[in-house]
Amino acid sequence: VESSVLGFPRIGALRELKKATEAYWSGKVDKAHLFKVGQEIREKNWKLQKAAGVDIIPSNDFSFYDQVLDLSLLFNVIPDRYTKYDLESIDVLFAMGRGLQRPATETAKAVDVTALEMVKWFDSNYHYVRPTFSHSTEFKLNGAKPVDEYLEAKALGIETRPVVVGPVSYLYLGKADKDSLDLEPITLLEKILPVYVELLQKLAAAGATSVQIDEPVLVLDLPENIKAAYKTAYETLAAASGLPKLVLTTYFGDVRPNLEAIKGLPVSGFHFDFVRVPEQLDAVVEILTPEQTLSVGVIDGRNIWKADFAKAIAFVESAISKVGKDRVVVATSSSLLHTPVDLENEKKLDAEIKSYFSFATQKVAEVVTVAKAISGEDVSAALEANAASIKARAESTILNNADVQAKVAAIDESLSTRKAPFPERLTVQKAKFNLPLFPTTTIGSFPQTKDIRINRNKFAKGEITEAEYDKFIESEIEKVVRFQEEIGLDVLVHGEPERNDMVQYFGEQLKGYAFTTNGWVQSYGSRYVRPPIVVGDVSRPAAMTVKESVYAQSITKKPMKGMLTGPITCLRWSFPRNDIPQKTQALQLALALREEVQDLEKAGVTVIQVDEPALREGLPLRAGKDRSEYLEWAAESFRVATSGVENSTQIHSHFCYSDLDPNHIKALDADVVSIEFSKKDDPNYIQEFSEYPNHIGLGLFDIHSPRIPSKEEFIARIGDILKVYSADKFWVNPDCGLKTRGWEEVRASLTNMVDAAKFYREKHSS
Ligand code: THG
Ligand code: ZN
Repeated sequence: VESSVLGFPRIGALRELKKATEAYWSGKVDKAHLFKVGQEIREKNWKLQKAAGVDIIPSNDFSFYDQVLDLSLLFNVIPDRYTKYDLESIDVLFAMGRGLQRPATETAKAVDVTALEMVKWFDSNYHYVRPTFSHSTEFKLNGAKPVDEYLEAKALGIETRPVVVGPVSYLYLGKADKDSLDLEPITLLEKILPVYVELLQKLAAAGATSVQIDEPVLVLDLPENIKAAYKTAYETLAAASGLPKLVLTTYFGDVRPNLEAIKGLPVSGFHFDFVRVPEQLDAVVEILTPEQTLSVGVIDGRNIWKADFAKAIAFVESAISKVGKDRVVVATSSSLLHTPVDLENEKKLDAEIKSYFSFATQKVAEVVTVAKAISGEDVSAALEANAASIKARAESTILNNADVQAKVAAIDESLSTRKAPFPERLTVQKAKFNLPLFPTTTIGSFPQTKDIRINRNKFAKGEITEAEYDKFIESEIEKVVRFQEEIGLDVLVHGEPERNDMVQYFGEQLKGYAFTTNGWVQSYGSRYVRPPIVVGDVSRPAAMTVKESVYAQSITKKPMKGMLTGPITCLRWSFPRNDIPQKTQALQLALALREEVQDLEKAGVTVIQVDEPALREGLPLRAGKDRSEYLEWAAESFRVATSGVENSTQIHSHFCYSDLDPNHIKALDADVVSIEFSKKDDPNYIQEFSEYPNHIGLGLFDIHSPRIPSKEEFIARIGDILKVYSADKFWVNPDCGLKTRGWEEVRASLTNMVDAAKFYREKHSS
């Protein structure tokens, strides 16, 4: 039986890709250097998998930014605004991914273009760049990245299986551009198929016998026209000559409701995620023709727990009993992109806890071991060691906390309800804070400068004392406070210089969590996170944010927002436990955060923002019982965290990266919410949110881009919104936190934003 990996992380074990791309963007290295680093990472990944004994090794899983964006570049799905500057291909890619603004030079004209929309990849914390189509989109091949990378591996003596997102998913994950809002992307299917044919023919001509064609949208609730598109798409591909075999690949969910759509498709086999949904085995086996292969995803691509070999082997055996040994492949459940690269780089983890984990490199070995066991090779030592480790974790009690378990069991309605409903709270809050019309604020973080990172590192390594570090942090906070006062913001933040990341920072302080030193996972582009790992019952040994917030409030008369990360986001952006329900983990986090909220209030910080950007991504991918239950416990967790305060304490929350449903947000009962908005062009979306009952700030500029909007742009944008919004509940703020931006950009953008708010304030007072 063959072993198969669907994709390997491309960031490099020591973040080589980040360093190279960011150096390229800042002009410190040239394109050749960037390409060389990319080539080295690919080579290393292929060789690692080859050496581990993987039979089916992926290629084209590498990307300098995002694999979906790569496909847009490859297929020429490039809005005109990116092509008019005669940029090189790689710069077009980056311009679409992150926007580009630069002054004219002697040799090149000025460039000013915003990024394409970036959205969550299913229910993961990875973001893809949304394909953006218009009536004038002309599909054709721009270069041949998948072919080049296939040949690159071949030259190293490594046969690979290229990965590409399939046509139906590619179109369905996209959207219409501003100038073509009436365009439904799936109607472009007939036009895009010839380009897929051309690409696949080129791959076959280069020697590829098989291609992994990803159709992950099959785990969503699909409209009929999308389901119907599968037959058209794959029959058209099959009718072309000289194509490699296609393995239609799905992951992250349940394909059963869409099986009719893929039944009988002329592909050589299918891959399904049986880590997520083992129950789908019987149903998917039913649709296979006698020739089609079944790739069985049993090694989890989304979490870091060591696989249970006995369970995985039993599962694969049951698949074999249904379809026969010669048609089964043992695989990772999804690409390993969502896991850190190598556990061996963790030198500080507790040895026992570390023995429970498996990162991408270890998972590669796991797939091979399971395949060998099935093939009858002697891997008994590995199986025995694994069984002992699984048993040890199941029996370990080091992370149990009876007190926390009892508190969760005792949660009732009184713990998740504010003292009074919003209108009553609003009256006292208005009197207390006396804010102007169109109050201005920011989301929380300010630029994480090199200086901040250096000092945080020094402190972590013991090179400076705690007193020295505290003093440094205070001076950073003071700088941020004075800046905000100077440009005239109304509700201030302390800027979060003490935090590496909004989840990791809390993970490091909560009991029941483990955290890594090198466990980076790509979030988007060159931005990576180190998700902390929930290993046991969670509790809060001491206050986590009070010191910094109290200091910040002490040096200004303006209201200072305390900043916390909500329970759902803490859970979603961590690796969760797989031995108890996520609801229980969320409620444990909620109780810990509730204590923090109350401590902040007691200390005089009475505007408190509890961010839940991951609320939407946690939504189960399909409508149904799971989804309604999730919405209930997610909202309950947020309210448990935030409702233990006085009516006069103003609770804010923030959401980004997703298409949101106002109803989901309503259930949180926050006094003020801020949502990402600047890339939403759809007027219906503005309309939908105008019905949100509490106060709301619609993000006015894209913080992922270095581009600076002018005051006039802000005025125009606010003007559009005020056409459907009532002015008295509208806050003025950016899309998200500013930590990834430089100070120059932040000063300019925020100044323009505040000036635009003042413009409307004057207009409304007269
Ligand atoms: N934290 C976590 N997940 C996230 C976000 C976050 N997911 C969505 C959203 N924000 C977008 N993602 C990021 C992720 C990382 C960074 C910014 C936005 C970032 N990372 C630093 C980097 O790559 O240089 C590293 C941070 C660190 O030192 O830990 O800036 O905010 N969990
Ligand atoms: Zn945000």
